Amino acid sequence: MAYAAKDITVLKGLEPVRERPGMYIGSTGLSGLHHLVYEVVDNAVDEALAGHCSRIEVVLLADGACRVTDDGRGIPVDEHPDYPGVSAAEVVMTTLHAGGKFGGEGYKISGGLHGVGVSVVNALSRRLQLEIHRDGARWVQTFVDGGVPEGPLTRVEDSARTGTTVTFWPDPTVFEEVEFRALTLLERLREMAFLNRGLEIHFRDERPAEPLDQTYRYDGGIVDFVRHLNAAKEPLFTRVVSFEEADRAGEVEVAMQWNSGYHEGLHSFANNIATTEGGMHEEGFKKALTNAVNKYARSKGILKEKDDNLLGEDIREGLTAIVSVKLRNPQFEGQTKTKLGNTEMRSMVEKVTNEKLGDWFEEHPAEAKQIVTKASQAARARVAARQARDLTRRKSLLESAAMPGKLADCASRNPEEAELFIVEGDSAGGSAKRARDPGYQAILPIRGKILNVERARIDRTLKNEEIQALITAIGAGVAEDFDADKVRYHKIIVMTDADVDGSHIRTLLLTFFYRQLRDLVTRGFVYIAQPPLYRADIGKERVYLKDDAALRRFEAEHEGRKFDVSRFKGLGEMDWQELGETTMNPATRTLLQVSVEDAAIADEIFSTLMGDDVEARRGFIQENAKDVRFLDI
Ligand code: 0RA
Repeated sequence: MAYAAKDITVLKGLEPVRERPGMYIGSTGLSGLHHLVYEVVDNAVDEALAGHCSRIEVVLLADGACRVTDDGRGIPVDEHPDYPGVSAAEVVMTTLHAGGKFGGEGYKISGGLHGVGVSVVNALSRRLQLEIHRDGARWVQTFVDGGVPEGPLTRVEDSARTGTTVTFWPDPTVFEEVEFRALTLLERLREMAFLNRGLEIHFRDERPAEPLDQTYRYDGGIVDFVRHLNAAKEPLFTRVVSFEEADRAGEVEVAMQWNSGYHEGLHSFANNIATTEGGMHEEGFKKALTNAVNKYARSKGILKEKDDNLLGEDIREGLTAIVSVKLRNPQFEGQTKTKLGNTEMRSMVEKVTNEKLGDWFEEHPAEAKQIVTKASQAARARVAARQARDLTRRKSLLESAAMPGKLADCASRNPEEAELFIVEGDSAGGSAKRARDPGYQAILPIRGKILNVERARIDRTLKNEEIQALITAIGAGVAEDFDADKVRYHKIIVMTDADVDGSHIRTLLLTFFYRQLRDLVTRGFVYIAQPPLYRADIGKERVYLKDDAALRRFEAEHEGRKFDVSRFKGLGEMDWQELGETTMNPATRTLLQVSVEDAAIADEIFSTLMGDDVEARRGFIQENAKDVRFLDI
């Protein structure tokens, strides 16, 4: 009866939890159920972190309860200052967020997903028994129906030890199911043991179906964690890199070891909670790791000046690492509230990693070298993989857009570096294919004769097979649909013979570009190759001469000496090495970029030569027959 009035207060205090359990424990499914256990364990771990607890025992009882025992200080049993006649322990068990009021500012370090406190467990249990050893005695109190005390906290007998035992029976009207899964709990308890060096966590399942007894204790802490994660793998070297630092902002611990695999296994934690969405501590770690490895590699000359920096992903390939921070007021953000938002942790982790890892590399040069070597291999593999991917992409592009069969495409899909040579004639096409760099030079052989024979009008050119192949290869549409941003090569190089047929086809191509793909010209994507007209052999020396003027200059300069001059009648007369060296290789060739004016002139010439106005054509030919300028734009 003495409890009647207070019952109301208590129920009010925990009412929100009963109303919306999901808000406090995530869900009312299995995960929420297990969360109850973690919540009590977290409180015990906090005692351990404060240096007052070394052993935690979790027992699943045969009647469906879970019992968590610790050897911490015990929940305070004296009267609570704000609640006359009520023990502090009862307030802790029946009020939301009561934990912080006791052990001073930010008492709670370890914390479940929502950092809620043990009163939530009480609120969601049909029965909870509290036993406290403190102040020289053993104290007990029982709560029923979601936190209603059956009576006050009672002193039972003398006791010399300290600690807390919470036994709770989850409320079946709250949870979808109330049967704990031993393996799920074990997994988390082991993680807790790894993350809290030296802490002993004992687990026992007393339910008849699955008797189990397991003790976790890792004196190596997260170093043992890393060894455990790498146990089935092949470590690059036996040492585990580890360092830690503590200051006012909090505590940082890092442990890592590389294995011969390719998986990146970076696990970060904040206050013992897995931060699967990462956050500031992870950012700081990654940045410093990348920096420290590159810095070391450069200082030792393993990375040369010309070499690119190793990327973070290269360095983290095959890395198993634990980054664990503990801090006063963790800000959990993100979709699942598993992303640490505290910016001070970024700088703290970055600073300590830069310093300590740098030192570690200096002290362990053999291992450091292995790390850099592995990362360099990863970088090379990354580039190769990308090229392979690009090739297949290019291939599927070829298939989907049905690239012309005659096109010998290049591997690169970067238009800025890709070049397309439009080559007249099949034999020249063959030499060009041999001479090219298939990485970025594509060859499209076309037969000019067809065009000549057809005397095609420009609108009819679109029906021409060669022109269609060209449009497809360029890949940016035609006429109104033409989109210069889609052009697959930013150098489209017309490579034709230096004869009449050659200039006809060049004229036609330039006219076609000018009329149907004008932006190709205005953007400066069209070029004319400059194959030499002559070859001069003088002694052991061989000189290629662009045109008649170059030949005259050469003859003047070598007057009185004996030399052989031969004229190339067409591209096909050069062997492929000659073609490559003189006309295709960027280091030795000269290209003529086609301006809009050039193209307009070509258009004019074309119109006159191919147009319907027979009189004009005759006049034009008579006038310009000897004027090579027009044929040789
Ligand atoms: C409030 C204040 C103090 C400890 C605890 C609660 C506490 C809670 C639980 C829950 C399970 N085991 C626990 N152990 C301790 C601080 C006590 C002090 O300052 O002496």
